[in-house]
Amino acid sequence: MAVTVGASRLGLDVVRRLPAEARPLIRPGTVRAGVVHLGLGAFHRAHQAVYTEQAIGLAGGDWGIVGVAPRNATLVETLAAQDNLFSVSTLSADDRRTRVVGSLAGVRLAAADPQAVVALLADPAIRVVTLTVTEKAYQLDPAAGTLRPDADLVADLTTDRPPVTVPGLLVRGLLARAAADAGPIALVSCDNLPANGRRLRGLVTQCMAYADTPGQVVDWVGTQVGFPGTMVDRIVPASTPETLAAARHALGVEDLAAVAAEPYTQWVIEDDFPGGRPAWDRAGAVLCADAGPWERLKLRALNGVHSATAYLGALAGRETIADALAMPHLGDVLRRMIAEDVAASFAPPDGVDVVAYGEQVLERFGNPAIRHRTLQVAMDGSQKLPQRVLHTIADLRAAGRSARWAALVVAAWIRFSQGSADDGSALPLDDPLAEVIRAALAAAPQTPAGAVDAILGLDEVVPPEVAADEQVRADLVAWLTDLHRHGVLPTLSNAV
Ligand code: CS2
Repeated sequence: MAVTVGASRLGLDVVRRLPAEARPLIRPGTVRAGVVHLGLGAFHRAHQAVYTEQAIGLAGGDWGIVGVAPRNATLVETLAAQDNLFSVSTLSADDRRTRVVGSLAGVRLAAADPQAVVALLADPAIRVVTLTVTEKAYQLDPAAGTLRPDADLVADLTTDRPPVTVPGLLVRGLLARAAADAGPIALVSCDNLPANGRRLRGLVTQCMAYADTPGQVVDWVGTQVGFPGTMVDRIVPASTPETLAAARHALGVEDLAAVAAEPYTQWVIEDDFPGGRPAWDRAGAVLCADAGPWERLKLRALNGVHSATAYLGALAGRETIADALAMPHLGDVLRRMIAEDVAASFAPPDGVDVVAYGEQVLERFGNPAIRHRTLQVAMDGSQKLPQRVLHTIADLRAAGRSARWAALVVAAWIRFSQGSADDGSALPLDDPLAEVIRAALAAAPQTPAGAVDAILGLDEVVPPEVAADEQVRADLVAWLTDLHRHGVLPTLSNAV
């Protein structure tokens, strides 16, 4: 074990000095790039980058990843200073393993050099583009699927200035690729959205129409570009100073791009890669024809339950998901939500028992070594709740069933959006629709029913059949009244 704590920095020159079990699986810096990844956050580093490294290690291939951060200059500088190396610590209650990952072949900052990203997308060596850019980057109406471009995307699609948005970069990159006839490629959404492959195809197609893209380019995209859907899963909180200190302890050198994650990891991918792909299946990913049932399972039974835990926990002053889950009766409430609402709302993948899957999810959320902040999961509720909870409600109600437990999640989100916790302390509303939500709540009567009607009236968030459902409205008003009158803990104990 190296002992030069704090003295040196992770990089190619120190790889030989790392503890044997912490060294990369492949020789870093020797694999040529075949993948571009957009969105260099903690999740990508602990998920796709790890699968890709294992795939290259087991099956070879020029599948190094060029990691593109849209805006995070510090991260790009940090990784560049470390020769694109970073470590992943896998944490459970009684075990901690740290290993350096060697699959990043380069890093780029899109905001500083968008043309370099466009050029990469047009490079014949690049045959796969993966994306983790969060829900809000897909500028589509969640219900209608029509384009809802912000001013930046409009400018990307209608002027010659270098693109600044992710869809703008993709469309400009595909134009350049078609012009260069650089060969087929797959664009792979790894974001937590239903039918994410179809959604990305819809986004690209509608952006091309908006930009008056020439017919031959549209035809080229139609035949040369794959949009496989995927379900990705691993709990990877934002890194903290403790994450970096633990990595330094394990590695004996500083790693300022270290991430920590749970042991569990899953990736289900539709096999639609016209230009080939890394042997991700050799690394444990499941390749299939339709990832849809897996996406629904994960969005409803994991992410929906995560959001429930986050809003209720934040209101009750709990800092992490594991702390929140330890609140009396929350586990019972979530179990009933999973068994009575989530499991009844959709057909799971063959052979999967939703209740057993939910038990495993609760066990994962309880991992005490993963300090996942409730406020992190609570972010961007307007972008997350449709696929995590509102679709569950819509499907249950269409089948004539109660959606009472799922309604509790929405009520907790409304209470969270009102901006204060049970003890009166302020809660931040970090959401692209924060202004719209605040204005709607401020204009409504200051009663639970007023707040519920204000939120049900947000047609960019709530599906029309849910907004018009009197039973759903009554459930929401009842939950929100309880949350206001008694707070989270009594509401939970009265509920079960
Ligand atoms: C979480 C997800 O932040 C959130 O909203 O629900 O990031 C979750 O941790 C991952 O989807 C797990 O795979």
